[in-house]
Amino acid sequence: MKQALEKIELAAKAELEKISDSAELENLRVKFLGKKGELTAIMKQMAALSAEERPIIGQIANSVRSDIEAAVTKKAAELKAEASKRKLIEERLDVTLPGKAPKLGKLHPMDVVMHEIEDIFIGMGFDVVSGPEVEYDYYNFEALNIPPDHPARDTQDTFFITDNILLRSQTSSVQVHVMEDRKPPIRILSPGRVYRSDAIDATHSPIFHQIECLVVDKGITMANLVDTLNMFLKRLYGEDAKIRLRPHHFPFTEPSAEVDIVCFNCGGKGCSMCKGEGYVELLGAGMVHPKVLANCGIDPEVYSGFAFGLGLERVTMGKYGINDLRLLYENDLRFLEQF
Ligand code: 2U9
Repeated sequence: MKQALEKIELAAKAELEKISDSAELENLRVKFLGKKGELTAIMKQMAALSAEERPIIGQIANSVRSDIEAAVTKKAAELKAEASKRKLIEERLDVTLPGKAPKLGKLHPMDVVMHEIEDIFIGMGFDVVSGPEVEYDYYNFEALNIPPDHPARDTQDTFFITDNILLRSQTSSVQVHVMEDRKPPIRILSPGRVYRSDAIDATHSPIFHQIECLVVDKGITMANLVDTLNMFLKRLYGEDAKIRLRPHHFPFTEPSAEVDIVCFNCGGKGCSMCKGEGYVELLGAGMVHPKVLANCGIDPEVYSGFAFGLGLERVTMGKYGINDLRLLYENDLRFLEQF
């Protein structure tokens, strides 16, 4: 029996040598030390031994058990150390590798130009104001002296929501709200989205952006309008910017003018871009119609004002030489990343 025990110990140690993972180790533990294991099988035979032999063999059996147990424990520790070493190698991180730089967004060219224009006017003491894009007919048309039969009031041109409510077709509605709420002096800039029932092409879109300017105070004249336009456009386009005013008609201003700027392309000589004119149309302007002032509760006998409006798309296109309005809305990064 002693030999059998020694054989078990030798066999267990020999098998232990070959073990390479914890599952195999557990199988070995069960095989040699488990309830149905080889050692237990020998122990069960001890009842047949004489009273003298039993303690001797018992001692050997216990020593074999604790030797195997110690060897199994040692092996388990070795396997654990090996596994963690392997894991460290496999999961090694090279912290010196260059990182992946996140893609940074940037401002849309129209935002760049809008902020530039806002900064110029803020520098001249103007407030930047915004208002609702869904408006009453009154604020978009009636208060602005636009007669009921004016083509702009046609459902072909303006998006009506009800007979009385519409998507604003100009930001002038914001100025009406401001004039109702504030007393002169008023110096405001109202940038924002406007809506017109136009088909999309290289120069039209049903949604576009306007920036309107309004000044109301005592003694405001056409000279203030021209001076403000010159200051604004020289800051935006550089000192060479030169404008001319052509008489025009708008229902909300009297007198009214269309303002042209010397062609960006040919500098005034005449080219295909300005159709030989030397000038390109830039914005509309005029002295606020006395009826509009009165509609907003401002006495036209005491106060006067000027206003002008420009299309942000047109200004952005002129500034960057963009020839198709649709490029501004398509969100093509190859286009947008150039600005
Ligand atoms: C009030 C009174 C008058 C704003 C004005 C224009 C002329 C004009 C166009 C430019 C290109 C619109 O975007 S566009 O299509 N605007 O020609 N706008 S005077 O006049 C006002 C505004 C508010 C109370």
